[in-house]
Amino acid sequence: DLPEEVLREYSEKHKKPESVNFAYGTAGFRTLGERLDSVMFRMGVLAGLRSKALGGKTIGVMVTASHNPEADNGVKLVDPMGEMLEQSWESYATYLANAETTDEFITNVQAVIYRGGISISQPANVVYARDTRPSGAALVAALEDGLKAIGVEGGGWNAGVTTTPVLHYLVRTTNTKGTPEDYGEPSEEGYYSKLAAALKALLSGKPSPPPLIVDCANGVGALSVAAFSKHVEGVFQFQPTNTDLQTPGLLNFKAGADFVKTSQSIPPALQGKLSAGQRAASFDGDADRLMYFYLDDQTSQFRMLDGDKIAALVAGHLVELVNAAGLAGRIELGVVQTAYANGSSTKFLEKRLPVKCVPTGVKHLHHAAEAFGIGVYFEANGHGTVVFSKETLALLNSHQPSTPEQTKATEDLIQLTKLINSAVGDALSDLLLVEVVLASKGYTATQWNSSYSDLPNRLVKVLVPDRSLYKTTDAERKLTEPVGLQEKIDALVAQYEAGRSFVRASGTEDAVRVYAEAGTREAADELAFKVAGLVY
Ligand code: 16G
Ligand code: ZN
Repeated sequence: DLPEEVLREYSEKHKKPESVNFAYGTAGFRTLGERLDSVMFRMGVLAGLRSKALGGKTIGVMVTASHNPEADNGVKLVDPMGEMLEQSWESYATYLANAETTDEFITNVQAVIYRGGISISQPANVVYARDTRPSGAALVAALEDGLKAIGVEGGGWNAGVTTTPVLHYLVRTTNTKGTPEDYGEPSEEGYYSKLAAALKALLSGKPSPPPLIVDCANGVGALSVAAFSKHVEGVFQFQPTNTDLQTPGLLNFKAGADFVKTSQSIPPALQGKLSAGQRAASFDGDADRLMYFYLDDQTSQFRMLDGDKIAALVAGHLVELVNAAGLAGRIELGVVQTAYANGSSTKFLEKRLPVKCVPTGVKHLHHAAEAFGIGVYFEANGHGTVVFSKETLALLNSHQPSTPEQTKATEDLIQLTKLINSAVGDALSDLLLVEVVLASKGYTATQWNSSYSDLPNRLVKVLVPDRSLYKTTDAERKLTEPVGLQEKIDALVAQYEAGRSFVRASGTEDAVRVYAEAGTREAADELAFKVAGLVY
């Protein structure tokens, strides 16, 4: 039976703030850390219920607000294979979070148990972690109350302060240990050893990559880079910067992947540290997003290599490896992007392999990528990874190469399946992937960047009274509502050479986003502001 009295007692310690409406969106719950106490407690309860619903499989809970300001925090649940929480449960999350009183909360918990067909006597297992935010420790304590209240085994497993991708890895490895889908040792060190072994195999016989400056956004990536470095001494060298986890206010402040992508400029802490042509990378606040950049050898101008450029590099290389392995036609490769992908990247990729466009948010990309034998997905903002189907993994392991070249390519593909974190995009694993591909091709950042030239583009945020009025179709590329607006956008776009623009409601902020690209910088800016004018 539901431990109602215990739940009630704990719930009274974690009262919902009045007149706040919580919504479990693409990134879970996310708002000011100080508002989230009741949400954390209730997500502890929900994580326990989710585990019970799945017969005791381990569920993950990550406490982070990623690239958002230091005062924000958030929470998301991770399903057993390390994937995002199933859609129907997102609404349970919102439903529990918004119960105004303890009575209503208990009623809602009962409704979830009923609707989810949950047997409360099942065991529950949960692993949880947080990033470096100052509000994190108290929020984790609230979460722990929720786990205890619903009877999670041992009160759950505290994985401490770590990155979002590590937490996803822990969930997946715990659930697959000793099965045919075994994914490695369920520990942070186990993860780093796995990556390090694959990296060493892939770099052997190749010139070592140059030491790499990594901007850790003054966040948890700094810990992860430091811990991983110990596994790859003499093979790969990091030069971590923005690693200050002590000074208040520095997390994501003029640092990190989101700063680089939105400001299209070098983080101030790296100014003067990069020589011409030398590449560097930025992580975001929970280390699941990656941006590369360098200064042009000729002009010293800042050049950004975003998620689209990473997808182009990686997908191109995988196509070559599959061909070289003698597996052309036996593995279907594909790329998944969103409407924010630069038009030039889509053109470049479409010449080489199938490209699919889906709505914003990792879960949509991940899901679509799973339809391919090898699915490469990246958002322009640097979220992404590569997934391999079961059939592809089996084929790689059973393939009988007939030449030394085929043997080498097959071995490289197998090692890549280990270097890549297919459970979720990881800035660290993605960085190693990029470095391996560059080393294989003998490419510099400049050569990588020359694959195609980005069309100039502009992203504008428009504050509107009600973003829910903006409804889209065609993977967010067209508005169906407000009625008539799309026709006006189309008429504007038609006036610009290589023009493209779309409008969608943000899933994380109370705003509507306008994206525009065109043949010149001026034209892209003008188109964006004219479309924004239509929305406003
Ligand atoms: C969330 C998504 C991210 C997406 C962003 C878009 C996950 C884990 N994160 O952060 O992929 O790019 O939302 O934000 O899915 P927006 O809806 O405000 O434009
Ligand atoms: Zn992130």
